[in-house]
Amino acid sequence: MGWDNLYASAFERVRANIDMVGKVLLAYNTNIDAIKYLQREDLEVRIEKAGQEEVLHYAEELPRRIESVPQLLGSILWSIGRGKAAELFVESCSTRFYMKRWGWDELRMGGQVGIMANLLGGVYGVPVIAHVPQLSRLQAELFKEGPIYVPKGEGENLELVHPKEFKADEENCIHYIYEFPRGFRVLDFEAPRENRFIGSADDYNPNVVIRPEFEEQFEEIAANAELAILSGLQALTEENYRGPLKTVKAHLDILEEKGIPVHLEFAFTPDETVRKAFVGILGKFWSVGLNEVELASVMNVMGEKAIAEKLLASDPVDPIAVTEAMLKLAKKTGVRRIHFHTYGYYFALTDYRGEFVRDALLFAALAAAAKAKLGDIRNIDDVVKAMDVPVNEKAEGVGEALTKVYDMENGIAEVNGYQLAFIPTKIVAKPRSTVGIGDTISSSAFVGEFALR
Ligand code: 8BR
Ligand code: 8BR
Ligand code: GLC
Repeated sequence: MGWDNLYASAFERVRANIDMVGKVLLAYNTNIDAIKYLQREDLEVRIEKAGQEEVLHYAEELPRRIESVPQLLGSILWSIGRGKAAELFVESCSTRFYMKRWGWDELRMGGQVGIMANLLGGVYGVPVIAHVPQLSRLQAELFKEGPIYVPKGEGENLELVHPKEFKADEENCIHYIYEFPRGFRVLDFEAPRENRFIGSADDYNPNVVIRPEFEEQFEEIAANAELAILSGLQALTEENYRGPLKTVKAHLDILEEKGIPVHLEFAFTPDETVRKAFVGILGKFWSVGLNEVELASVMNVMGEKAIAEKLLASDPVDPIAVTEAMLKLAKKTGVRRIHFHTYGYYFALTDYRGEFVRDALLFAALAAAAKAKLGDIRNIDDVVKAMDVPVNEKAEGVGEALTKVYDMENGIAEVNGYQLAFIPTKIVAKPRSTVGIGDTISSSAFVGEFALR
């Protein structure tokens, strides 16, 4: 069977079964994304005013956090020049004010939890319970209608309400997203691919501030959950990670006791101490989702420098190197499922077997293409609108290598006691925006797998 047929049949089966999935608990990061599509002249004038020399200094090397306007503009150039994503905490109030006055073109739901809540609850109709560190009126308005809940009250009065019914006047946590298309030019910089730089003007999510309800009544909140997805731990540092990590471990223990499979969405974690700590608790998760840069960064803290280098050496990423890296990670930590995604293909390495693992990846790739094409997926039928996006031809060589080395057939192989599932993805040539595609992929694949069981 060709990939197009596999895509079509996977979509139909997930759509028919998605209402079988029970409540999904989502924690911890939800915020407001203020998206600005960069304009060349505007940016050049701003760089000139802020002092080009200083700005260019930060375009060479990212600061650890943003404390001034030249740092902000330099970091944006850093991203443009490399076509790479980066996200930094914005500490200074005057820079936050500068960003606010610079403005935005669009306000969207942000944070892994917010994006997944709207997709799973608002689009797929799968009930979700979300952790929202601060529920301002604006934040509440960005939630779609549907079975999306936040806990409210305490003790016997603990109830689950839609975020719009929460009616608290908490702070706005705003992340300014500076997006640029492939080929975007400014000064001597030219973007090799579309991407974004994120400045987080937010004191809650970057520090993983956990709501008191989730500290004190987690057991009750998680009582009826069937699955869980954790995310938002990426901005922690050596200085502040201990407290949040302790709470996360306590939550994992409770989820484990209840037999709830938990997925970790592993976003890029610049701090090596924190990254090491995550590898240390990975065995408590059923599943982890990451891209090539994140997998390489994990290999680095595991002391596997050679394989880390291989992962970043070619495009598309060498699938044999990825498989070796996933095997090392699975063996070291005991995590049962590793979902790898890169521009062009996905893998799932699992310690269990079945075509449903691959089919969930296909469903996720269709959702990702729909998200790239439309910007927002309004209903599950929007997903099928991506069927006409062609399957990435670069992945052909990847498929051939897998057939040769692992005897892969129809995207499935047996490798060192694990099942390896592979799919070539559909790539939208001119995506509307790049934020949130990774979250769409990981949550669709994880939940899709349980729909198909
Ligand atoms: P290098 O291989 O150039 O070190 O890039 C590593 C990856 O980390 C890149 O994909 C870059 O986008 C990402 N990255 C870096 Br560096 N700092 C980051 C940050 N503070 N937030 C998010 N991603 C970051
Ligand atoms: P990360 O931000 O976690 O890397 O996730 C982004 C993922 O989105 C990539 O791995 C890639 O699979 C997918 N993606 C990107 Br980026 N651009 C896409 C596009 N134009 N069409 C479909 N998928 C895309
Ligand atoms: C990070 C950012 C958030 C963005 C999300 C998209 O969580 O902080 O602003 O919406 O990534 O994946």
